[in-house]
Amino acid sequence: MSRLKDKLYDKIEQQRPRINKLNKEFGDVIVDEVTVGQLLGGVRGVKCLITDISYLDPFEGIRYRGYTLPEVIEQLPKPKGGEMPYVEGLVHLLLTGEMPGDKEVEEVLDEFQKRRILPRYVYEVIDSMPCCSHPMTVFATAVMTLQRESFFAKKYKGGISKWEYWDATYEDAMNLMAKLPEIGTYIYAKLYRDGKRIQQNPALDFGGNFAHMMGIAKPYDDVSRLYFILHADHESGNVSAHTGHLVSSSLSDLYLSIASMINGLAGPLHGLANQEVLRWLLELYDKMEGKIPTDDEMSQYVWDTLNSGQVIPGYGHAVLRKTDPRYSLQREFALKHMPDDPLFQYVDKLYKVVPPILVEQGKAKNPWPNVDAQSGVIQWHYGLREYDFYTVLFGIGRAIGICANLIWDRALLYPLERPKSITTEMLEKIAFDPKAKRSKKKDSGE
Ligand code: CMX
Repeated sequence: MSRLKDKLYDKIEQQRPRINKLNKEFGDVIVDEVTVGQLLGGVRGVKCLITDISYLDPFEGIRYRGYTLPEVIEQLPKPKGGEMPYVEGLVHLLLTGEMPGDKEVEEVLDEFQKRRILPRYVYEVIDSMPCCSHPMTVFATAVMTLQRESFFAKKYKGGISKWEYWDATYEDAMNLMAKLPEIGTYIYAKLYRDGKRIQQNPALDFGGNFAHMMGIAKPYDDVSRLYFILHADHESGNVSAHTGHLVSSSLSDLYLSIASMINGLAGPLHGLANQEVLRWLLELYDKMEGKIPTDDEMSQYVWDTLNSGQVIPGYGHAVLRKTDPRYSLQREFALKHMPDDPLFQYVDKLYKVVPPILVEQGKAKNPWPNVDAQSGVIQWHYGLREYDFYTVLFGIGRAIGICANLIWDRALLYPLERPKSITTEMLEKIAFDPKAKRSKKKDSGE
């Protein structure tokens, strides 16, 4: 067994009695209430999922294993001369909850190098997709295709004890994560470079190898590391994380679950918002013939979008109630490396213009920018202009967090997820009951 797996084994053994005790002795303790508004409103804020990999505070933003994102960026080991940390270190942190040192990072690097080769049939399936397929469709298909490699599915077929589920899921997760840079860059090569791909450099780390295969010079390796780390996890209730968890709860293997989570991420209200931001910005850029708009011109554009019944992409959030720290970290990077980029200046101006307009409009509970408002312009700056591809970058990062979650889901034997539905008539009966209790809950993003 590898040292990482050994460590994980110990952590799992420590965690299992905690869950067991909660379940056995405190199973009837009330955690939350559900209002009619929440039932009809996408179950916002109802506490009904559990994960220790990350926690999203509405005002502070995400913490990975208790660490804020600035702490994660500062404390994870970095490659020599690199500004951003190893993605491999993040894998260790998310899986074990412990900040890794160089040795631990080295071990994940070794594991990924052993597992990085993509079977030929995956290239062939990608090659056979129609040219106009969206990159996220190709991404989900590639991961689905790999399902025949599932160690979990083979073990299950042969008869496996439930205590070993996590071990087989770990093998699937490490195998898939190691292949993500190759899958992503081959999709890019196929869709936008006539299939001309750059071979992997096994001496490079996850982010470095990705940048190398994209054929983009430094500091794009740091951009890649930053992206994959920032997008990795956002607790369990968002569509991609929740979908992965839900599908995996039926013991569909990790490949099936991750392909599902990719499909969830591909919606414009979720991960696809990063491509929507670029599309929307470029429309304005073309209108302005490349000039930086005045505040008034920018405001008009925002109002026109709202008045036509569309959302402002990259703004608002279902949980956050302040500027997303993932936005702020990318902004810092852009200010340092590309302050004069015209599209970045558009993004920066939007930061001033959009929030007061959303407040004035009075609908969005959170008028502040999310991760997607900033991510595309950085890619654009470094020459990745095919913005349909941006959500694949989000998906590669997100897959890492979901892999960690699914290993833990299986380790703690979380059961098949099966909430209860009721009919509208039943809901009316509850709501119209003169003795019905009303909630004092106020929106706190939770
Ligand atoms: N522009 C215009 N209207 C917005 C808005 C925005 N950016 N954000 C929210 N609103 C509107 C909602 O559409 C909703 O309107 P209706 O009452 O007419 O349906 C109202 O404000 C209340 O919504 P909310 O409770 O504040 O937000 P939700 O939890 O329902 O939705 C989100 C959250 C992200 C879907 C929404 O803010 C949005 O559509 N933003 C733009 C798309 C986007 O950037 N998505 C990426 C989110 C991050 C990610 O997952 O990657």
